[in-house]
Amino acid sequence: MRFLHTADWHLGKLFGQRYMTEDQRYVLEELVALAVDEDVQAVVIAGDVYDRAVPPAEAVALFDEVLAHLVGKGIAVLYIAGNHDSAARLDFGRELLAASGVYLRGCVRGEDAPVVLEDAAGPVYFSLLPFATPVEVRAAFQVPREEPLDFDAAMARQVQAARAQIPDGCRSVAVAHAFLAGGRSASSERPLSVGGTDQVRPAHFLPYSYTALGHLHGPQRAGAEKIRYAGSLLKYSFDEAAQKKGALVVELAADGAVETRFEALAPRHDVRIVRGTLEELRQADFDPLPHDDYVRVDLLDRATILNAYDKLTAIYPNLFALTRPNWQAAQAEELRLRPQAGEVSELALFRDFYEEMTRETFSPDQQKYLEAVLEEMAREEREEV
Ligand SMILES: [Mn+2]
Repeated sequence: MRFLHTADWHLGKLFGQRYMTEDQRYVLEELVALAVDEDVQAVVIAGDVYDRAVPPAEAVALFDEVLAHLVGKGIAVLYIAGNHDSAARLDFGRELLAASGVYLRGCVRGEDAPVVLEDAAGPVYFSLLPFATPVEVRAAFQVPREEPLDFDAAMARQVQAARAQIPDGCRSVAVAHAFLAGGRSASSERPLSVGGTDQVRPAHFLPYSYTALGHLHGPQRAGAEKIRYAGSLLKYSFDEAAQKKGALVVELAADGAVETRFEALAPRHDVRIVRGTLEELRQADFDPLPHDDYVRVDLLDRATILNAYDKLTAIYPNLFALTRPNWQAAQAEELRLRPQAGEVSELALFRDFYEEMTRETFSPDQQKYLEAVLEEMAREEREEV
């Protein structure tokens, strides 16, 4: 059986004050095309379908559209709630949609039957394990109050109940949204728990032929080759700039052996970091990549550049973030070196402003004159008090 493993779509996501819906539509069209080209039997979405509990209407419409496309091609869709989704809202149509080959699990339930898909070699049992906090798992499985339950123990419960419904020796796939111990995280993932440990041991999933995970936004294996994160649909933070995004084509053999292949999907706009001085960035041949990408500029100038944001937006219309590592370092150095930081800073500010506006160097004579003016002003201020 061949299926597509994808996760963390975050439909309705805001990034750089912009809704990513059109970018998501663009890349999801590619994903549907990939599913058709690869002739997959199913598409598995391992949680965080939406970015928030109450997603924008456009995001819901987009998901509806994608489901219709896949079902129209005869492809089954399996999805679970992630920590960003509202489990109860995602459950909409749970029973009705199954008749169309769309299988979903929003809320965790104690008695959840596996989804069984068949190929020429027989059945494959899919355990859909929606994201659930230990409190929710305790309620669903009636775990006694005196029994401690952290994320790891809660996942053990979910897996144990799911395994009990899979006949011995059958091929099986787990779909879960969790932080597996040893995984590498990114800043666009919301922590699953505040304070306590949210990590889960990969060993729980070893009985499965394959485990399709969501939550971590970088594609990676988790403890074993057959336990994997597909990564997010798009780059949703600048610390993901170097990652490749896409989906995993999973090939499940008749004997349960599994092979995976990562297929990259090309976004409408890349998310990337550009480093250089303003002068360098203004040169036409400095950056050959599309300038309408979603960009963070690390501006390397040491001197103050006024209206840097506006100047850079003229070069990069989708400037999402700006850092000035050297400027901050220079400012910090100046403050550290000069004992009378307040006055000197005014002087430096004026000098930078002058040089920026006139494109001329501030002469020693001018500096002396300005010092005198500033001193005079300071004296007047003291006398006023
Ligand atoms: Mn996520």
